[in-house]
Amino acid sequence: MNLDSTDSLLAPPTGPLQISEFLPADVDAGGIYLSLVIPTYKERDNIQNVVRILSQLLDEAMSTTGCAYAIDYELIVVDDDSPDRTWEVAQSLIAEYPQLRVMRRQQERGLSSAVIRGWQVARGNVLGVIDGDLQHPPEVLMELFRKIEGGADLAVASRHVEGGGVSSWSIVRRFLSRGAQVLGLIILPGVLGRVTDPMSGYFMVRRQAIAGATLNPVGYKILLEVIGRGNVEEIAEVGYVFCERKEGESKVTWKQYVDYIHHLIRLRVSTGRLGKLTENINFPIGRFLRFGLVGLSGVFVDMAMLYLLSDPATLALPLTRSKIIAGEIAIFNNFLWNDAWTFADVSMRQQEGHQRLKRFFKFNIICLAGLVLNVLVLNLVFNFLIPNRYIANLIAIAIATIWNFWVNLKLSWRVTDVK
Ligand SMILES: Nc1nc2c(ncn2[C@@H]2O[C@H](COP(=O)(O)OP(=O)(O)OP(=O)(O)O)[C@@H](O)[C@H]2O)c(=O)[nH]1
Ligand SMILES: [Mg+2]
Repeated sequence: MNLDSTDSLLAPPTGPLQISEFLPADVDAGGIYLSLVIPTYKERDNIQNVVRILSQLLDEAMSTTGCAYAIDYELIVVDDDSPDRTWEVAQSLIAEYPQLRVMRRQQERGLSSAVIRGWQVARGNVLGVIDGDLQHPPEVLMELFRKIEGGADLAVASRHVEGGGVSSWSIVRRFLSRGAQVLGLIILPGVLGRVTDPMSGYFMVRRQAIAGATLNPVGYKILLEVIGRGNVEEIAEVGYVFCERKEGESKVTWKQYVDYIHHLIRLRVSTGRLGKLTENINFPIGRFLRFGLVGLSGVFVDMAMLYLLSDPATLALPLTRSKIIAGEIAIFNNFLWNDAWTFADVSMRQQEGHQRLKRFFKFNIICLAGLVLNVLVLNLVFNFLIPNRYIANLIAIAIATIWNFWVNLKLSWRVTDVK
């Protein structure tokens, strides 16, 4: 394919997923400028139709709208380096559709972050998203647009208001979708309760409603992030029928359901009261929760090993020796999980064998000190404060866990971070 320099690709932004509140100097701040992101992965057979239909629709609407102020638009395809080279097909369309811009991401992956990266390079004061497989009926776009014109901060295309629906979903998919919504309402009522279709991937939002917020989505559900972290006051909804896919294949797998639950919990923790408090005192609550879960897994490993080594029905080794081996295996288990999950962002940059070994050594020493602290606190609390050994033990475990976490954060996974 022969592409000249005017058809060049957009450089993907890096750094935090944050939208700037400033518009380019040549954009009329009093008018409406729609930047519509089309995230794509393996949509080679769809992309040309999507761009053609959207461009026709928007060109026509822009010339007949009769508004007192200027209206403009751009389409931004954000492709995650699709093996079918969707980005290249999109790029070849730029000459015919000058409002089209194309980004090929090679470092990052994922639907939600693709949308935000697209919005980061957007020029518009209204930011939108639509699927690249024609399952979102393009004509609904103008209805969303009118809601924004009418003053809404956010206009969502919904399958669950009048005029909405899903064309051919199986009973299982309908059930899963509704089940996910109910779960979301329980975990995060303040976000999910504000719209009838919080799972929608077809919406428009005013730039100022999300500018400045650091977005941190996992998985597919970018709308949750916009409502949860943005400053969205007025929301409007428009019904639409989710059409059948004609070309290409679905990317929905079970992982999206796991991501969704992860996303809900993350939003709940970081936007709730606890999140605000921990933000003020600069405490990494998400990391701490992961560390706690890993600690819990260590308890099970310790118990199982103790059984295998010391139980008369198994190896019947002496208790102390068994406990030392079981404890060390549990520490090893915890280290592996913490390295691969809790502190993955740090350890990813420090993967050499000796760096890992150094972290493991420090982790061991700190955990040992934690055990001494545990015994000390247990005795102090039991003898001087609460004469109940189980409550005293719980307090001791909590304090030792915070110690273990904090010192490991500062020493094991931080010093090794410095190059
Ligand atoms: N950039 C990017 N786009 C993605 C990614 N995953 C999916 N997409 C695009 O996001 C849109 C929605 O994905 P789909 O797989 O169609 O999801 P869906 O519409 O909920 O499910 P189906 O009904 O099965 O198609 C499509 O345009 C995809 O090409 C990704 O990881 N990165
Ligand atoms: Mg689809």
